[in-house]
Amino acid sequence: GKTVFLKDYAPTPYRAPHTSLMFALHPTRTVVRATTLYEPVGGGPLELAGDGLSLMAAELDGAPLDESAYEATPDRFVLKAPPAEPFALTLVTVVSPDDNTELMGLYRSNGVYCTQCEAEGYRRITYAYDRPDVLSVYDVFVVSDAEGEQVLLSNGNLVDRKVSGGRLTAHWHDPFPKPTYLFALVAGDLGAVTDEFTTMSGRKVELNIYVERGKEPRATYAMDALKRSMVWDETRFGREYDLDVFNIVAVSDFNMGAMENKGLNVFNDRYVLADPDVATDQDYAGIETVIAHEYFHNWTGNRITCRDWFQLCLKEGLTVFRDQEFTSDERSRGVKRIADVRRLRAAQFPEDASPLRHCVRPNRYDEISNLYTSTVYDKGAELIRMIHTMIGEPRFRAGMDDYFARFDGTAATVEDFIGCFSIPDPGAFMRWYEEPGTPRVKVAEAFKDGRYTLELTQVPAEGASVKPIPVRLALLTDTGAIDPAKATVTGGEIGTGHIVLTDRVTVTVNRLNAAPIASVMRGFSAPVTIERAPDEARDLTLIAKDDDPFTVWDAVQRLALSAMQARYDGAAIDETPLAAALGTLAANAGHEPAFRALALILPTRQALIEAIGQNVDPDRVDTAHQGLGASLGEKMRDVLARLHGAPLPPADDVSADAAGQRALRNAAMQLLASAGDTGRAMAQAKNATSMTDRLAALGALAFTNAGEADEALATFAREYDHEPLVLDKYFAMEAMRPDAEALDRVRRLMEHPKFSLKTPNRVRSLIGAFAQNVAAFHRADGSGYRLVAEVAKSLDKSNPQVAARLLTSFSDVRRFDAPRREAAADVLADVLQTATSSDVVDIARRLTAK
Ligand code: BAL
Ligand code: ZN
Repeated sequence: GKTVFLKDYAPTPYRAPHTSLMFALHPTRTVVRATTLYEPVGGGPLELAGDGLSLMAAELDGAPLDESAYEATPDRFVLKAPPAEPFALTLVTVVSPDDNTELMGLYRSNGVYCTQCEAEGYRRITYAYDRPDVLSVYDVFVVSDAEGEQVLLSNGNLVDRKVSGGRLTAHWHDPFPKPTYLFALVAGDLGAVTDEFTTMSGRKVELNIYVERGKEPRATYAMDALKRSMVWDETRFGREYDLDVFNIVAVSDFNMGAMENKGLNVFNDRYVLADPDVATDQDYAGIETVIAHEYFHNWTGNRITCRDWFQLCLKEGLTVFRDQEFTSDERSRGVKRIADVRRLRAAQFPEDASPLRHCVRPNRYDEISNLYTSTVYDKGAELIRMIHTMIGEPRFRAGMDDYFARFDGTAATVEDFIGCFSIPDPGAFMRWYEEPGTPRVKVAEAFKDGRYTLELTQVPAEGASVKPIPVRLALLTDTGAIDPAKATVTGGEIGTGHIVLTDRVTVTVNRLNAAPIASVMRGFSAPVTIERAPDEARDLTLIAKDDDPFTVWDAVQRLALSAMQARYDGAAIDETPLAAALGTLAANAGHEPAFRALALILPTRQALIEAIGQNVDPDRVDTAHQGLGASLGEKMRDVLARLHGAPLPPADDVSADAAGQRALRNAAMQLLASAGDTGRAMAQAKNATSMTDRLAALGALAFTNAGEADEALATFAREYDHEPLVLDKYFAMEAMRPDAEALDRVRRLMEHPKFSLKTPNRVRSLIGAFAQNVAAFHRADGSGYRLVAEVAKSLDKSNPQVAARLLTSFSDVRRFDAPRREAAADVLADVLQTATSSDVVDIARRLTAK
């Protein structure tokens, strides 16, 4: 791998307006005949990328090319002196899908041929300008001579499908020019659910979801989510689907969650397959989100793509924002916001403070696969959300319309996008894209002689500069919020419902009888850390009186986290006021159950680790976490018992409302189990009628180290031995148990007949989950680090992307004590020395950089 820099971007000297591909499928010898029309722009040699290819033949305008006319290595093809006029270059390559363990390019998953080309997988199929700014119209001919492959799919519309000479050929034409990374092919013996959608202009679109035969009924929820996504994109963004058919295929071996290939989305089957017996409410929500996300890419990603991979957030941050809005409109805005902030704080904030930190729009990379990060996706979405907050929905929509009108059919940049929105100071806003780190906002208040002042000060991350931060604010009094017209604001721009903070803003209100309670950063209006003097009384008031779901939840989190931290420091505080406030909130039928459930979930161990900051003792983290759970469970016993006793919605009702009711009952059960009341969890583990309730019960036993956990989990594993997605949940739960046996248990499970390094979902469920088990992964003797490194080292050869992702868990080690840091450094040095893939080398190098 070579470092790639944003500043070096240059367009290609040839365009590639048309590509014709013919695949003669074979498990180990698939012949790919690629004919690409090239048009000179600048001229000179034509240099194409390959990755491990072997060239069988080369032709120019249909005539064999003399070997002296080109250079071909596994990684490169160069046509030394191309014609000055447009020409057709034909390259024939042979690939082996069955030997493709990297799951990039053309491979087979459970016998199904499928492709993954983003970011640089296409070059493992044929030589090409494998970069997002070269757009081509594709004709694809998929040829199969096996009886098994009846389903033959590629992008666009089906032109023709015929049998001749015992071979089946399907011809697909995609009229929309696209870059190589959006190419896809699927072939296999698959079942399907089929439906139809009529777009707002009256076009009929055929919808198909292909799954393993026999699993068709499990695809109906995904189909429903797809149709709702299609309606929503028309209603909210005026975007209509543009082909005659939209196909989704679920495969079991997949590196990512899913892929937005034009007209042919390929999915990790965990984001398609569901019924209440095997999928939890969380799984349903995940399916809805990912189906929507990939569908929304059709406009933000496919119709308008990225000029280069530095602009990845242009499609990802924007599409995450769009899927977040979809979920907010379909389910609950307040609950969705809290869920997204939790994720941002748990994954992105730590990443942004770690050795792996990078800008939302990076200016260099060594390995593009390692940039599919929470920073690009989740922080990228927050930046779009800030624009939305600052200009409001109508002007945001107008900006999006402008973006679609101006850039449809092109490969665009972040600057192109920002230029479509009437934000106050675009240059200043661009710093959000160009500088890493989480800014801090300090909040200071004073009240004297009826005069209240609130001062907000921005403290940029190390090495970063001041940026525009939209702050949504309310000043609460006994008689409601203070009218903003009564406040004087200095130092910041006043927008509708928010203030834009740069250096410092002061808000002053005179003639008050008492200090108001400031509700700051409502809706989490910017991805910043809020620094505010601890004040239990203020937070208790916010919990009781504020009407912003995020700020209420955040006040609960703040109090719970300081209680946990006090326990960690060996100076437990009186937790009665917190328990009382939480009990009242959880019992308040005026709030949605899903919101009340979120309030009952303790801050994560990760949050405590971040709060402690350095020299963290993982065992004390566990003790503090479990101690607070036990204490709150004990103090709230009556309320929690009532909540857990609430009527259960029918198992086949997977609506957001029903999910919220189950979540509330189960959050109550978890706290009761923490306080030693595991009887309910035992009963629920036996009698549950939904996977949601079954798994919640098992979790309550496993995560409180209840004696009954072993047997309950073993029963569960036996029962679902034939259900891979459920077995993943079992492996994850075993790996996360916070007891001293975790490491040995994981080593034992690595010998389980159903464990395999070949299936990324299984690796993530056992090893990925283990790396989240704080006390086990960060064992003082370094054995947790060694286990993860061992797996990463063996995957370095077979699936580098999954290997590299596992290693990112090491970025937290800097929070722990010197012996642990040294143990991890040794392990990583060894990985760096032995690794061969650019993916693993890149992460290991950044993690070990001084
Ligand atoms: N483009 C990779 C998968 C996704 O973000 O949709
Ligand atoms: Zn995406």
